[in-house]
Amino acid sequence: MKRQHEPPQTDDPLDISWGRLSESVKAHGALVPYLDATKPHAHNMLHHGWTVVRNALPPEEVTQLVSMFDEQLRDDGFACQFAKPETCQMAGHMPCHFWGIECCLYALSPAAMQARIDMRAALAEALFNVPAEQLASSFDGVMITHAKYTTKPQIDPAKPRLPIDPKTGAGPGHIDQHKRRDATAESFQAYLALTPACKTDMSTCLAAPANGHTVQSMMDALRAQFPDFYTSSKKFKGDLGPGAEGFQLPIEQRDWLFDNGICKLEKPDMRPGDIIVWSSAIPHCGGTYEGKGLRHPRLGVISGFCPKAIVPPAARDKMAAIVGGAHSTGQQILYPSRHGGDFPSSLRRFTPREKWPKPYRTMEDLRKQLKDQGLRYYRPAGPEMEDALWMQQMRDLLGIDL
Ligand SMILES: O=C(O)CCC(=O)C(=O)O
Ligand SMILES: [Fe+2]
Repeated sequence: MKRQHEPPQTDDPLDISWGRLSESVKAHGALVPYLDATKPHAHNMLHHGWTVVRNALPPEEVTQLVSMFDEQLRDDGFACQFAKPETCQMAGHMPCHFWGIECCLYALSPAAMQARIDMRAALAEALFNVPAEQLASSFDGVMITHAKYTTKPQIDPAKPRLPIDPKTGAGPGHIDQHKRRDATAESFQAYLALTPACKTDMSTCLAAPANGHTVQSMMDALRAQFPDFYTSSKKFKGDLGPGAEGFQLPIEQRDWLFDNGICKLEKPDMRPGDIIVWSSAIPHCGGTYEGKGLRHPRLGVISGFCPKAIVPPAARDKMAAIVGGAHSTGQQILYPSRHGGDFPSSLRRFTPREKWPKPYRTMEDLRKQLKDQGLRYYRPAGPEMEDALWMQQMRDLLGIDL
């Protein structure tokens, strides 16, 4: 039997509502001591679990990053050029992706590395009480999607909820943190928009706390309502990624949160240069509203950040081994794992290797070579090779030396 969600009983006349009570429940977790609570964005993360940093990057830097991604797309033989959105209209113009996240060819690209360095500087200033150089990063995917792409199901404007397939329950709404972990300030992820991603476009959707709830009280209430789910150590079919540092949110849990007004759907309009940051504990995904209107193709970079001081050496080394093998990672820095989508599974399953677009064969060969020769992607392979800026940036973001 599930317990009903009831406001806590109290004799104190000031404690008039569950909402009022819960406003005082701040996020807990390893990041808290590193948040500067005098900064409004840090305050938002502690209370609501999300925030949007507007104009985090200047327009010239956004233009520069778009042209770096366009250069790689061109070199890889894809027709899409984000500087000309009309060239990014169909799947055939783009690399493969998973829920709109490209995790194979671009997550470790020079453009993605430059974007992470820029994001880190902006978030050090907006959120943290440590300088940028003292923050480590995750190496997750890049959103590269054509204008017609949308995750399914789409959002019903009359009843806006985090999208979850009612038939299979198989996402896209999910949480990027192990279901065992109850902290809401242990892992933050951020999306830097390089193209407009507004209401009608593919953009980040959050099941965010509402009606006086904080991110911690919302997630505590959910865990208390579904204790078996959150305490069981059994493998769950919706677990995401090799380390299960994430799971697809069961639809009954989503409906319980929305039916009780504990959360509401947030899908903030993102302009190029804006960064949205959210706690990995919050249910979220990329999505669109129902409708036939034109959408903008989407380019943006996703990354988590965390002070190097709290990354255990074993976690840092595991992260370096994954990235060193030219693989992308999940969101988590403290509990690193390879990204579940670091090679497009549909390509491997349904297309013979000789018919793969060339960059996928090159990537597979590169990964094999790094492994066989004990080399690391973030270091020059020999004295004749230059120590490229993106390699230095990668080492810096990992917190390791040459
Ligand atoms: O597409 C989005 O905005 C969400 C992406 C996402 O869920 C993630 O990278 O963890
Ligand atoms: Fe996610």
